[in-house]
Amino acid sequence: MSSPPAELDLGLETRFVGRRIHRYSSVVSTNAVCWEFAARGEPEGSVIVSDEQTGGRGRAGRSWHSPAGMGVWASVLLSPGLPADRVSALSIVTALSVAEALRSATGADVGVKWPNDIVAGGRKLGGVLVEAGATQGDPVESAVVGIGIDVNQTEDDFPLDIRGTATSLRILTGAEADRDAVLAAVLTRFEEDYLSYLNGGLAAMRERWRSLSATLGRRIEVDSGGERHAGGVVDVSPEGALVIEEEGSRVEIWHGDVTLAPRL
Ligand code: BT5
Repeated sequence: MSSPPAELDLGLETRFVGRRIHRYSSVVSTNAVCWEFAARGEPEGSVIVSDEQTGGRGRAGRSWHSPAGMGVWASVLLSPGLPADRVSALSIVTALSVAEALRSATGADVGVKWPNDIVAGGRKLGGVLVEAGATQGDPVESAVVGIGIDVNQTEDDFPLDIRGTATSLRILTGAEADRDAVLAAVLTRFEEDYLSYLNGGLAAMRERWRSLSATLGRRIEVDSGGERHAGGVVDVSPEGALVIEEEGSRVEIWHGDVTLAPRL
């Protein structure tokens, strides 16, 4: 494990999320460190945050660029006790929490893109990675929700492969932001939405998702595990699937990568 963490007190008024925050200067991945804490009996709601990740993870084995001091790279340990098939929708819940927290904290026009993206101006501002280990059983005992938010990068700070598709709060607002304040706002909002999801599923959130969706009504293409779909985005289902209209019928997509189709 990396050098010992410092404890960070953000003075949150949450019930459990962020009551304990372990801060590192550099780790491979905050999600990986969070799982190590979980194995040692760390309480639910504990957060791992790092200034830098050297092997930040995205979905499906992709990597997440996490340079030192420029973003919020954090993971929250949860004990959701949910059926396994309800865990992945936590990506939708979390992306929504992050987008709304960033809107209130910065005034930037931040939206969501199914399933796990936080977007602004057609570019990716952040991403969510929900992991529930294969050994977690059903109902799922532990899950780790990883949150990455680009805060203080300039265009030149992004590596070439994502320059042009990534953005940061600094690029959007013209000002540097305090990463701890961003983390505090996100964790506070996340706890509320997480509890709402545990109690009532996505029902209370679908309207908010529609209003912040960067793709609603737009024509998209989806690569869903090798299967390709194309159609207009209609909604997110109560279970968290993306609902599109494809050749006159409604199709639910459960996983995959969405790209906007070129405008005709
Ligand atoms: C995600 O994956 O968007 C999930 C990202 C989760 C990152 C957090 S940081 C804290 C925690 N610990 C971790 O190890 N991970 C989590 P996905 O939808 O697969 O998107 C990955 C793709 O986004 C990459 O293949 C790049 O194209 C792009 N990308 C990588 N780094 C980026 C960045 N910093 N900003 C914007 N786009 C990025």
